Amino acid sequence: MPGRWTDLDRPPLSAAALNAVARGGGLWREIRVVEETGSTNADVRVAAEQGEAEGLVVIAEKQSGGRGRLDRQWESPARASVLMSLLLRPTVAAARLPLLPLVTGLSVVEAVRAVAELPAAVKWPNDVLVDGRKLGGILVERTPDGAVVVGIGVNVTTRPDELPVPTGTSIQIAGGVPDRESLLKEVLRAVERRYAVFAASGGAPDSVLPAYREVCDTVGRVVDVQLPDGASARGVAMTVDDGGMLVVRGADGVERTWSAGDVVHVRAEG
Ligand code: BT5
Repeated sequence: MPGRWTDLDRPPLSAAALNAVARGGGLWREIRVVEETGSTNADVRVAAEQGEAEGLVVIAEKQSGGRGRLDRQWESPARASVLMSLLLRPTVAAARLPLLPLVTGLSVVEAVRAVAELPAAVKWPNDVLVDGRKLGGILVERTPDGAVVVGIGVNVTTRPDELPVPTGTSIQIAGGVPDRESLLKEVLRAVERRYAVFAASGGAPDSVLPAYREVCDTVGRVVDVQLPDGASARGVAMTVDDGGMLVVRGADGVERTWSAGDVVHVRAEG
């Protein structure tokens, strides 16, 4: 039987140490660490539907059915990454909720920069990139009663042969500081800080967008926006507007705004 310490490069998380973040009386009330689950987003959604209050955090050492957007998968070996979901119950107007994925992306980038000491950036809306490769992904889902489940995956000690796609990277591969527990705590603190400012302002664009634009690597690039139906549109990313949408100017000079879609960075403009 493999023991708790089978891979010394991948120590298990300590729920006790992580719960230090929840003891300050702030946003995070309870941090649950589970050895294995299907998807932490699914677990937090179930809790939300059962009436769980804001501030639950579920962290998994391994997921057997980790989810990305549009029914895609998120894959990671056990104990190699940050895999967690947060339960929020924002009271801001529904029109402001599309800014929450941006609040999260900004927070994760700030935490990766601080703890892993890597020059992380966001690809709109909220992929976390290092050296143009995907270090982390975020999946924000709403429940029918208005709760929001924020799922965050960040590759920490994942090796090249363990990445499901050649366009991915991990903190270890990129030469950063691969400390999963410190990163988890800092992501939680960063989301708490950023979400507090966002919520207190009633979800005002100015509470997140100036800082988001600073860390967003998409603006100024030639991009392909790919839609779920297979269509795609190429143009120059002009800005992220106050609604959190990406404004792209096509070859015809017309500017179009996108609220969703996969963006491929083609090259820097100019
Ligand atoms: C995302 O989706 O990037 C959101 C991923 C969110 C994962 C977290 S983990 C904790 C929580 N619980 C869950 O069940 N989910 C959340 P998307 O933009 O659709 O990207 C998915 C695509 O990224 C896949 O189709 C692969 O191409 C690629 N991919 C999968 N695993 C990856 C990994 N570990 N690193 C880099 N790329 C990956």
